This record gives sequence, structure tokens and C-alpha cells, in this order.
Amino acid sequence: MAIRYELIKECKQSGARLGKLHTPHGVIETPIFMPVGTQATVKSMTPEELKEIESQIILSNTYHLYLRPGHKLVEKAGGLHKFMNWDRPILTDSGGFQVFSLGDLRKISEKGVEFRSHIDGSKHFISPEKAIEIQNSLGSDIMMCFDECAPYPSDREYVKNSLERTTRWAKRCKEAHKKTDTQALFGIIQGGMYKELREQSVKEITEIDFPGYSIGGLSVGEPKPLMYEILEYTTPLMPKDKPRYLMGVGSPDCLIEGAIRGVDMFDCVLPTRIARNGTAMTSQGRITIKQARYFDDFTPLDPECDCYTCKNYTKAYLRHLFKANEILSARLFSYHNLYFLLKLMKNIREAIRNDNLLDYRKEFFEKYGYEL
Ligand code: PRF
Ligand code: ZN
Repeated sequence: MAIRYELIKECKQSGARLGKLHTPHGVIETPIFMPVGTQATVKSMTPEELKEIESQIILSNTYHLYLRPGHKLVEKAGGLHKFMNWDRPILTDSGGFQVFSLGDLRKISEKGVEFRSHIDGSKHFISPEKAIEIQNSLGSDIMMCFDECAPYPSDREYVKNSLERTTRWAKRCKEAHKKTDTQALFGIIQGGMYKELREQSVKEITEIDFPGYSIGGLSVGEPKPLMYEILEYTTPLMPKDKPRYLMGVGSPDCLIEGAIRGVDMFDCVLPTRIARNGTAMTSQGRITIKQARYFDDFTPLDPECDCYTCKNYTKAYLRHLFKANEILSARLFSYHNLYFLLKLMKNIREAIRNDNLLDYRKEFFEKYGYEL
């Protein structure tokens, strides 16, 4: 077994889980946020900087690395860890989502998905077996099954067929995966916004038996209260002794709400994406640096943050960098936003330890400007 989940305790106030995930590249404290490094780099951040802000694990993408530079090249380099100079855990998504959101002219069949590259239009085919082969070449600590994420909204019939195909694909993924001692393969729960289909998917996927489970098909455009409702229905059906990963979710409110509903792992491009638009998450809510009011504001982005950006630079300077299109702007904002989310996760773990995560949510939401 490549990984082992250790449940340390549950928050008495909220039910959130504090745990440790033991992987071949080290131990991860959960709940955790995983910065996204789609192209074998967390945009604008060096691995040294990622360690400085205490990133414990990063996520990368099968779909992108398969198309460019090619998984065989990464394998030749000695695997993804070596290729990108990152010696802590890596999780790879299977491409089952990116093929649908990025690939062109998709043709889906029982065998797999045919699509055209978003880079050069070339034709490709990814099957469950291929997705495993690619992730085996990359050598990630945690791999994902090849799944289909139904769009929102989709009718019941469509979602049912899609989740049943995802189950059949999950069986093929498990069958194809041979490196179980060094790489853990997670099953993915689908089922859209239909509770009985979520229940069916949990049954079918946990039956196959994986060392961890992802919740896919959420945060696909549905209203947040609906996502929380489906999540709250789904997690209690899942095994307690395995890690739970909510895919593609990472706004501060969703991280807290997700942890409260028993999620252990999260990822999202949000912090690095909005960083490149000059937007910062702060303890007082979001700041968009291009606003004229920051022209001569010589205070830090976030008065409560002690990251490198906030200790050394003013909003006026950051606004200047952003307006002048300087590279350093993206770097300093990415650094701060990731630091902010990793600090939030640390606070969540601390609150679970102290059995007061609901109190922490109230305090955080009030300051951030979220409605409870
Ligand atoms: N499946 C996979 N990756 C994903 C998702 C999914 O459903 C989502 C949905 N939010 C994000 N990333 N394989
Ligand atoms: Zn900061």
C-alpha cells in the first residue's frame, strides 16, 4: 500500500476530521489545500518558495503533461518529482475532467475519449488504461481514476449513464494499475446533483475498494448551497478510514464548509489564477489592486498577513507593478494568495484540534464578508 490515512480526531463541534496521510514522499497533515501545478509548475512559484509557505503536496495534470512535453519524456527524466525538482508528494488528476473542459471535438465511447489537443489540434485517445499508463510514467504519489464529470445542469438519465460508465472505467483503472506499492489510485464518486445517484456511485466505487476517494462533479456551476447539500449527503456514506478529496474546490468559504462536512483534501487554481489578475484574498476579503483607491496606499495587502509579500511591499507598489505588467506582480500575488490559503488550512486544523471549527467559521466569515 502506497498510502495510509490516519484519522487523528473529529471536531466535537463540527464533525470535521483531523488526520495524517502517509505517502512515499512524506506525511501530509489534513485537511489540506493542494496548490495546482498543471504544467509541472505552480505558476510563478519555485519549489523553494512552495516549501517556504509550507506546501505539503501539489497537484499536476495528466492531460497537459501527456500532450506536452509527453509522459515518456517525464519518465526519461526520472519521473515528475525529479523533472520539476519537487521532492514532496504529488497528486495527479487523470485527465477525465480536462479532456471534457479543454479538449476539442470530443467523442466519448465505452472504450474512452477521443479528442483534439487544445494546443495544436492533433487527434488523441485517452482510455482508462491509457490514463493509468500516463500517471505511472509520471510517478505521482496519488493518481486518479479516469472518470466522466457530468456538466451542470444534466438530466437524471444522463448522469446515471455517466456515473455507471465511470464505475466500469474505475474497475478498468484498478485492473491496469500495477504499481500499487508506490502509487495510490483514488476512485472518484460522481452522480451530479442527484442524491440517490450519489449514493449509487459511493456504493459502486467503494465496492471496488481504493485507498482513497475523490468527490467529483461538484463546483461545476451549481449554486453553493446545493453543493453543500450534496456534499453533506455524500460524505457520511463514505468510508471513515480513507481520505476524501473534493476536486476543484478552493475558495475560502468552501474550504471551511468542506472541512465541516468531512473533506480532507482540496485543490483549486483560484489563488494563482486571480493572482495574475492582481486580486488578493485577505483577512478582510478580496482586494482588486487595479482600483484607483490603492494608488497611494502604502500599507500591505493584508495587515494580518506575515508572508514575504505583505512584510515587504505596499499596495501602491503592487498596483504599480500590476499596471506596468511586470512579472513580479504575478509572483508576489501568487505567493501571498497561496500563503493565505495554506494558513487558513492550518487554522482549520487548529480549530478541529480545539473542537471549535464552527466558532472559527463565524469569525472568519464575519471578517471576510461572507454570509453565514
Ligand atoms: N473529475 C476529475 N477532476 C476534476 C473534477 C471531476 O469531477 C472536478 C469537478 N469539480 C474538478 N477536477 N477527474
Ligand atoms: Zn501576505
